[in-house]
Amino acid sequence: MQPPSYAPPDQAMNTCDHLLRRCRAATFARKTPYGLAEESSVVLRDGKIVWLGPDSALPPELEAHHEVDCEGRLLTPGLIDCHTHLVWGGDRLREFEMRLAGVAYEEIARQGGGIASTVQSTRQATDEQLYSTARDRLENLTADGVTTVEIKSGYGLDTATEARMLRVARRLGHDHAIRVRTTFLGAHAVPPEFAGRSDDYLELVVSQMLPRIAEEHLADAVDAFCEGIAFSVSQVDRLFTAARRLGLPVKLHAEQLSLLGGAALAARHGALSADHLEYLDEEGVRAMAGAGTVAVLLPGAFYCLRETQQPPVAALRSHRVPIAVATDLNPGSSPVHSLLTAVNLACLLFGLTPEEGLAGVTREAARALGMADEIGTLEVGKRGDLALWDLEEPAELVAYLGGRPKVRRFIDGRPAEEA
Ligand code: DI6
Ligand code: FE
Repeated sequence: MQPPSYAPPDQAMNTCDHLLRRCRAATFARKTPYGLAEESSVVLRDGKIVWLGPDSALPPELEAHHEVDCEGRLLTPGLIDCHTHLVWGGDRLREFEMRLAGVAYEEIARQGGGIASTVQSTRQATDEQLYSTARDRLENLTADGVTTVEIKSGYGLDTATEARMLRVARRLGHDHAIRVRTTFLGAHAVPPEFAGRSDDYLELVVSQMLPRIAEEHLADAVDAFCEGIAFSVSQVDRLFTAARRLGLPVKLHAEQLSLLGGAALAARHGALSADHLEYLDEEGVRAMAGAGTVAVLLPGAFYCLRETQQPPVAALRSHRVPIAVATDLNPGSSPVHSLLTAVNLACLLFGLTPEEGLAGVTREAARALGMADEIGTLEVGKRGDLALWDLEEPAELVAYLGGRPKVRRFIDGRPAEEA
């Protein structure tokens, strides 16, 4: 028997907004596999979980405005995609064909394709075009039970377009039943007009773009791409120092295509996460463990680029670095529009267990966004962001590639599809 981790019924709890009865709750907050609690009921009030426990212990006097009998169905925290580049213009389909014909991703980037080609089409796109294409992509994620998504800029690379991307991202969250966190990724690539002058471009990012983005509250965090084809460790160091001075948390694309020491730098800045990490070494793992920096694995990019170097999962585990999983949804290296697919890939390609994979898109993804106090587990006091699945076994969410199980999402304690 598990000790009860639910709040004892309090005197005041005689009404609530929503009551979900008799679910299999994968809480990700107990010592059972997936944190499972059988025959559970969840009481939602004022947007939050106010009670969670055995259906048999439900206070008899409780009156609910809405009651759902889950009949043993699986309830999980709403899924969290903690790394996406969801807003972009144009497409990269020629590049997809080139890569299949044997041209490497980095080679395409050096020839002016890759990120630079998306920058060109994003600058040309209208706000409405950016918004409507992003909304369609977002619907693919919500169909997978996603209730929170992180969206990065990084295809504008000038002040106006970076700000436009972030405004579009904010507006998506405002108009739709989904929680959006935005990240400023001005240091994603060196734009063509700064070719060969990456220090000058970084200076623009630090002295103009970042203060403007911060002043308008357009970003919740700051990210960069630390790679041979993008920015060096010392350039990222400069950016992160400036970001933290403005009170913005940082995170980093690190050790994706080579080992530069970006993850250790991120850890020195107390980064929320370091992402990709295929080439991460033991020293980087230790640094991340010491700083509590989450390792965000992005198996979609690994798969789509047909990489062979796997992230050091065993070392991450043994040093107890929290592991999250995300889509990295973007037009080039990871056109992956399904978070459950990313979990499947993380298990099959990187060797995560299904429980680690699902914890990676709930509890650990929340941590990677600095939101562990609010979302990511089913616990009293957390927001009522939930996914009620038309199935019973958590492993089914991982094993069935492209299965698209039926799901009802709740956000802030209310059915999302009614919001
Ligand atoms: N790493 C990635 O996986 C994406 N950005 C990055 O820094 C790729 C973005 C793209 O190919 O457009
Ligand atoms: Fe990315």
